[in-house]
Amino acid sequence: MYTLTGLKLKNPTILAAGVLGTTGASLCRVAREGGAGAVVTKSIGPMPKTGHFNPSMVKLDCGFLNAMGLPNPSYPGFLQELEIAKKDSRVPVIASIFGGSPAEFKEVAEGLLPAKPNAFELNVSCPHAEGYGAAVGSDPCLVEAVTEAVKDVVNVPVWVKLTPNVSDITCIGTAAESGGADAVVVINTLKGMAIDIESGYPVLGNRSGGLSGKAVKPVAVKCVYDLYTALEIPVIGVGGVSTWQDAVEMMMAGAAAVQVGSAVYDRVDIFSEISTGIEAFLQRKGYSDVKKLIGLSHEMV
Ligand code: RRO
Repeated sequence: MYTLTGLKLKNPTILAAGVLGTTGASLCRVAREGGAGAVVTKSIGPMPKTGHFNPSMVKLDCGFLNAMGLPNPSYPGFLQELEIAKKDSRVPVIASIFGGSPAEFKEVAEGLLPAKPNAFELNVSCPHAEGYGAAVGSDPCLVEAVTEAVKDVVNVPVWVKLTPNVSDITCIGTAAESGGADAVVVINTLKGMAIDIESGYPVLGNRSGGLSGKAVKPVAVKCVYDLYTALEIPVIGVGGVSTWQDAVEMMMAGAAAVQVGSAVYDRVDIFSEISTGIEAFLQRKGYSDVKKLIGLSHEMV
């Protein structure tokens, strides 16, 4: 067993927000067939949203580009799915939420409390959500206020998911910590675009979107590394993790746990594969505990 912000996890791998997190059944599948130590839902907001026009996700050579556009049924419409995940997943279930203001974040958190999520992840980092996401998450004062507003009304851990699309992510992480965050999660997708050269059209319906997958891993590792130094609270690493080696690298940069997103589209049991790989690595290196890996690279001077 592994403890993260007070939650007990069977291993340090977590399903990232947005991937297979839209129904209770899919969250249960990732936990039970996939072996995830915890699962995070698709981001849920104050009003139902249909999302951006198709195509909303495209596969590139270096990863995925998406502009889903925060599609979600709003918090009243998601309560039942969250209840199913809570009842049958057998792992901690983290509710990812978004809003355009501290009051909206508070409303959504309170609205989901009846389903008793084990923690909240505040999404202040979607790169293509007008008025939401990175519009909130690039302003340190707003990040602090949003975190405080949710902390005021819930008594479970609050994680804050940060955007890499800012000049100084440690300043935003510090704001989340000041607001009472129990952990930060880095990174959300990197702003990007792809153009079809035959037609000249951008390939996404929304024209631009967020890049995930292998290409973003070095960006995520650097953000985790910097935040590990800057903050007291745990840093959860996400971005391009698809093997146990990637997970170990992220932990050596300072991640207390890793989230897996895009790689889940290849195989749902990637969580078991990664946690088995980490265990074998610990044995081979003679480390007694996975915690020995966290921030190890900082000691190498
Ligand atoms: O729904 C999305 O388009 C989306 C979200 Br909420 C997010 O946080 N990050 C992303 O790349 N896409």
